[in-house]
Amino acid sequence: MARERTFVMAKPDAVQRGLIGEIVSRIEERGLKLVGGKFMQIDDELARDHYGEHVDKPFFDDLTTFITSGPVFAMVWEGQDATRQVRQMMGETDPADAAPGTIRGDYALDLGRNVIHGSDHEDPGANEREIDLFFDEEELLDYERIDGEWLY
Ligand code: RTP
Ligand code: MG
Repeated sequence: MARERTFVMAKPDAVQRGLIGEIVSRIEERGLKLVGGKFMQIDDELARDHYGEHVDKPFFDDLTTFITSGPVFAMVWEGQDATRQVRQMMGETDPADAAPGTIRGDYALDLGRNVIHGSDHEDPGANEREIDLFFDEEELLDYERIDGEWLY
């Protein structure tokens, strides 16, 4: 499996509930490498771009209202098969279906407030598109970790 970068976000409910550290920690401990992070407020235009695939869905307005309702912590993580690995750690979209041990399965109850976003691994290029949307190139850092040879 190739090394790649993926976009991840602690959603406004995760920020409000003090779960940023938990989310970062889980991904870090799994073995992925943090290459970018930004505490930020999403505006309506960015929300509509980011969730553009859902523009015709009945839940679109609720989704953009929620994601702009407070600060988020946007991140880029790098590692082997990173997009799919993060999606597995997140669990199913609806927390009612998310397995215990996944981030949503452990921390969320509500479909509209499901704590974390990760790029869709079934949508080719979604990771790069989302990284470009949220980060400038110079905000992503190339560096070696001291334990790099033990990581993926
Ligand atoms: P996300 O993009 O936020 O990481 O979530 P996801 O890939 O697991 O799910 P997606 O299908 O992309 O849906 C985006 C967000 O929209 C809300 N949603 N509501 N009412 C509904 O039927 C419905 N379906 C999806 C969820 O909050 C989901 O995270
Ligand atoms: Mg999605």
